[in-house]
Amino acid sequence: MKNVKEAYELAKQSYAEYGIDTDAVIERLKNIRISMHCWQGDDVIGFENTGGQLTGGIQTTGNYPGKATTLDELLADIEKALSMIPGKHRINVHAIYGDFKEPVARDQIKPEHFKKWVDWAKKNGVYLDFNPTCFSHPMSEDGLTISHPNKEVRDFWIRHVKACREIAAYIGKEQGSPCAVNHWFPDGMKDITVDKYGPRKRMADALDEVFSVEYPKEYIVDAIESKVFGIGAESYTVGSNEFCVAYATSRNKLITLDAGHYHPTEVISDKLSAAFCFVDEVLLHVSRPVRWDSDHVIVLDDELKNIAAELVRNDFIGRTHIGLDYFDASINRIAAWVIGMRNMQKALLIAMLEPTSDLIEKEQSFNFTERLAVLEEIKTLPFGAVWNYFCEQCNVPVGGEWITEMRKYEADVTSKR
Ligand code: RNT
Ligand code: ZN
Repeated sequence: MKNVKEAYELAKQSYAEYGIDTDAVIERLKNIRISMHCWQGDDVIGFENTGGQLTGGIQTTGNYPGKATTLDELLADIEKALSMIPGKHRINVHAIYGDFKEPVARDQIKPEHFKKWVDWAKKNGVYLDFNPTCFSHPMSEDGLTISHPNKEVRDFWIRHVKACREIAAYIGKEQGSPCAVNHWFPDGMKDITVDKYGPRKRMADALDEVFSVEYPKEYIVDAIESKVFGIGAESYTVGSNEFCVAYATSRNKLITLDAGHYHPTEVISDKLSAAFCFVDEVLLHVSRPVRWDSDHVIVLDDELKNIAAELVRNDFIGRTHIGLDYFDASINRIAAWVIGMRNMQKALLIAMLEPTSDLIEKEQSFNFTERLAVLEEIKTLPFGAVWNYFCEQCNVPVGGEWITEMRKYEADVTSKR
């Protein structure tokens, strides 16, 4: 793209009028790692090679050709995506994405199954995060996992989650950055549920059992993700918001906020400042619910900008594990990653270009007229020029240039699968 620097110099002056140093903002943005979810690359299928279908109340729709079917393909696709995203990042791995030479039971997975990921991550300068996979499995068919009334089923999943934490501790130790483990359980019921206390009590006990194994916090941090409902579990969710928030705060764990896991008028941007009064760190699953937990690719909409604004205004960035969680199988999957990651970064950039202290001053003197006036004026400042310059500085495609690259990779690689 032409005139990137010239446009940037003009933009720099516009922001300077509001007291914003765009050079400093760019340096800050370069250092924010976002955890990119590996499961967008193959529609949450993984490499157990059991022909498994996605279950657990989550769904992918679409049949866009070229999805990754082996770990090598997935790693190549992730590398391609990362080459079009500015900055250095993290990759969020699910337990079903191991380097399995032969079928391995979920409760038998080991660090060695993730050595290839660790070696790859080191080579590419990225860090890894991890997730137990408590869905898409015969033992989860009743819709209950670690809260199941049958002890054998419960114990199977407890062993799986323990195995996952051992793997995460190995990853964290190897990479020198804590591996964030997100705990999400699909447990719930389709219809009117009579005993709502029993499963919750069993889930709390199972989690206590899981966390009785302690690891240094330099290796792993654990987060608990709640949900309001899932497909096939419309009436009752064991890991509800109250359950997970109470569990996490009482056990010194992180809270995971997924943008698609609340009632439709609730937004996670408004939950951050509440959560941070009581927990040290938060994990985000930035997603886009369209009418339900549909996991659409995130776009640069008001809620994404509000999430970023809350993180930046309150200086929560250092205490937040920003992760993405969506899975669209109807479009090019590499594009889905790139669009979402770049949007998350754009939202952070917009937030960092805000004259926050000036706005707070107006707010605290009850000057609501000027607070609103400035908030509206800054919306049309040339943030795009700063974004383009940032991309250029990071040696990644500027503007829509990445689309051509993505299409070339599609023609050369993914369309031939
Ligand atoms: C499901 C949760 C969960 C999953 C991933 C794949 O509703 O959001 O985080 O999307 O674990
Ligand atoms: Zn999620």
